[in-house]
Amino acid sequence: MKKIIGLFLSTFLLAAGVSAQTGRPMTEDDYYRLITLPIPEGVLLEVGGMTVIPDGRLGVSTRRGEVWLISNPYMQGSRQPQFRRFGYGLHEPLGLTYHKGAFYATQRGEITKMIDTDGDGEANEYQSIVKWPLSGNYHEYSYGPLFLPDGDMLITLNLDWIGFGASLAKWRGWMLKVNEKGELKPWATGLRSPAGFTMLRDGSIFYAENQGDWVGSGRMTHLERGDFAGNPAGLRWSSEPGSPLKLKPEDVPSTGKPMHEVAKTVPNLKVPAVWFPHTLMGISTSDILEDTTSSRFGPFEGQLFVGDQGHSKVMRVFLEKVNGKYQGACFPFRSGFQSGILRMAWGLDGSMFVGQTSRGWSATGKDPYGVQRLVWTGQMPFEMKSIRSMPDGFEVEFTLPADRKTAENPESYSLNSFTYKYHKTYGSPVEDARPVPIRGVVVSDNGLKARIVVDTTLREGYIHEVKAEGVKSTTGLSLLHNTGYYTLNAIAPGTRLTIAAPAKHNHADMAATASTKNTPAPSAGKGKPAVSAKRITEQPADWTGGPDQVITISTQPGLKFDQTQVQVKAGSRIKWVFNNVDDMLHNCVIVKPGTANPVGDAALKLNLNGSKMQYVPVTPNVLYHTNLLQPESSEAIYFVAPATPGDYQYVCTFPGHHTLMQGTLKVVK
Ligand SMILES: [Cu+2]
Repeated sequence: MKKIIGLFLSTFLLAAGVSAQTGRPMTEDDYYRLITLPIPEGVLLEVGGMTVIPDGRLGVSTRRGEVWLISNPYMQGSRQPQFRRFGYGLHEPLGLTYHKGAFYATQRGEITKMIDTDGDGEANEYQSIVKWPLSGNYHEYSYGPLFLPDGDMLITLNLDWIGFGASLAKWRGWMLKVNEKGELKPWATGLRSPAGFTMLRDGSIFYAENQGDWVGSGRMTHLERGDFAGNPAGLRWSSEPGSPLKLKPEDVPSTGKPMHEVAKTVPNLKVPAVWFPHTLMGISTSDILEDTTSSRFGPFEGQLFVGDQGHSKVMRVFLEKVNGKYQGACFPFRSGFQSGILRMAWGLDGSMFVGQTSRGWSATGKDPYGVQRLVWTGQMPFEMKSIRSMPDGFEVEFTLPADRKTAENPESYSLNSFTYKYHKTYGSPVEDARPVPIRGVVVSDNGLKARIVVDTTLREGYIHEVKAEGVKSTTGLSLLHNTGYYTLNAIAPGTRLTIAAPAKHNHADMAATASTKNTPAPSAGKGKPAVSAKRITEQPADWTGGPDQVITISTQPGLKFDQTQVQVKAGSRIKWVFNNVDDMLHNCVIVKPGTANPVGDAALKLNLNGSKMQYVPVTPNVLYHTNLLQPESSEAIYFVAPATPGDYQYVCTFPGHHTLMQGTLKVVK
């Protein structure tokens, strides 16, 4: 019971609106409730694969190599679920499916068919359908199978990891088709760490990718035969018989240009349909599940749910076709799961089973493993149901009618566009972020749609952050989640709206900011001076004798500063030189004693503003700071050391760095 209360409290903090009836903040839990499956002692249910069979039982394959069949997972009549071990002895089966009376699991090195021929509830026949070679590298995860309408199966094979992604054994980094005869047919490559994939009802195949080398951020790609999804390691095998493409690893340049730019010159390179911006949406994408519940799961029929292992959350995706190609938007949906999410499957009642595991893959959900069921309460959340591309902006559709006054006000929204680098480096910073000025908003008669018309030319290929913080429902609710990210591979054709330019609002200022993006202000707050007293980069004129002390701090690989302690005299004049000799972005922020972690957490919450604010939050805990430095660059700042002695700290506040990248600035008398 304690666990359930804890979850309740954590979701409570995500309050995004207030119920008009009760005055209480509305939370995700008011709309989608988590029910935790009790697991018998001794069963290590580290979910690798999960499937619901036609009689409603839940099949789970575990990373420990077992297959469990769970009866009454819905806990109807308060009866406890019953666990029965169906199979065992498999090698890390990360996928499980049920087809024509048999279970199929993908082990590291083969697809295995398991049959219970004598009806005693346990498999007594294990057939190897197909095998593939292994190098023995720990990262050779294998996923699937997924049955296609023609009876073929699909699997995906992770790349090996040797400090970078590599394809040490044949077909690593590929999606492959397999038939019952065990013939492997290479289908597409460029995959790095493809933990989830699915086929939509329209027959299209999507897979979810994890941030890494050549992958700036998590993403979801529509894979067609012969596609190259971005990581070149698997191209090593493109000259093998049956390969549907001839591209070679050396044909893929690591320029750091955005992927949509590089795709113009590299054949087969497929850009994602949807990016999941790193840390803003999630950090490690896993399964994809199309909503086929006929609205029993709420208002999102036909949309996709995508798991995130590291953030222990489920995201939501709206897809549309523009010029015949998929693109769309992602939204936060439900957080607060007990462990890292790897699998999702629909129960017979339209609820969602969420299978979880965290061992070796850290997650915000603190439990090592588990299964939770997500149930719609029947209450309608106020959400952005979809975002559609328009020739002159975006159209946001709401799940409930919006209040006209707030929905028509351009100040209720903000738009930003950005992209990522496509290069062999691991991940990417947010690149080339710019605010998108809004010209006006036109709301439909029923209040369900708001057409946002922009005051600039939209940038194709860029991710567009659409925030609707100020919009209320007619019943006074704020949006449960007010941000979506639309991947604008192509601008939809059509007729532009003619609307007058707004008389006066602050988006003109934002446009001005955009045009001077090379000299970002240290603080994005309105009315703040462009030069901050916390970052003085010229030696003050009155320091006639120069600084009392020069301190030089450099970076080291592995999220470290080269010195973890430096000492200065209280009140002395300091020149602080920060050298970034690493292969990623860092800053150096000097903070009050004991505040490195809270300042780092506050930097995470800057969201997309983080980039332009150098990931330095506005707080009195920040005393001095450098800007965010590119690899192989340096900056000096000048400040007077605090008058009060103590153990001050310096920290890099780039998202994901602050817990490791810290040092102590000892101020002594
Ligand atoms: Cu850093």
